Amino acid sequence: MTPCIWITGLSASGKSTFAQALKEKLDQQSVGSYILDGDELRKGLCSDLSLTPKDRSENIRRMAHVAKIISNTGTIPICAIISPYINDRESARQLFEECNFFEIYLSTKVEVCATRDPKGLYMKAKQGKIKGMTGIDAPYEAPLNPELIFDTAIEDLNDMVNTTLTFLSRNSQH
Ligand code: GGZ
Repeated sequence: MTPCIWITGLSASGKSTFAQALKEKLDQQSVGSYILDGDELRKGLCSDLSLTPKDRSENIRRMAHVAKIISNTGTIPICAIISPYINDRESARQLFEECNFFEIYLSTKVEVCATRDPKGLYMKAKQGKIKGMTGIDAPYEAPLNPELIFDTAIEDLNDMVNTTLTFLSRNSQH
């Protein structure tokens, strides 16, 4: 079975950048992969969903099922999604066989994410213009037992990619 790479972390923690770098390296190795980005899915398949806890759960459920379909074709799904709740990530894991779900936690601190703030969301949350911003006034439940953890404020992107691919080749049933 083809593994699923699930990247979780706050907004602006570096999920999309990391997903892209992983895909580029897999491309170089002629290994098929496909990026599923939470923000992108919300423009189409999940455009009916808000950011309430219930809708976030549904958003994650849909991504996990699409990831499963992709993995059944032999392509590695690379999921980049905040996925703030432990239970939702565990449900996603259950769709994949043991040792074939790789949860990668980008532990970049909220202060760092808020400094990056590419979409100005943290500023808006601080000013009270938006409510329910993950890490500010909405919860982010950090993984208790992720396969890998990286703090993108400290770690080099290339090192992160190499560590991940080494871990994958040693541990997946692919
Ligand atoms: C978190 C928000 C919010 C609030 C808008 N909280 O980092 P982004 O900008 O580009 O992607 C985020 C996206 C929602 O991400 P996910 O679908 O991955 O979230 S979840 O797993 O919780 O369903 C972020 C932006 O929308 N955004 N408002 N309040 N992120």
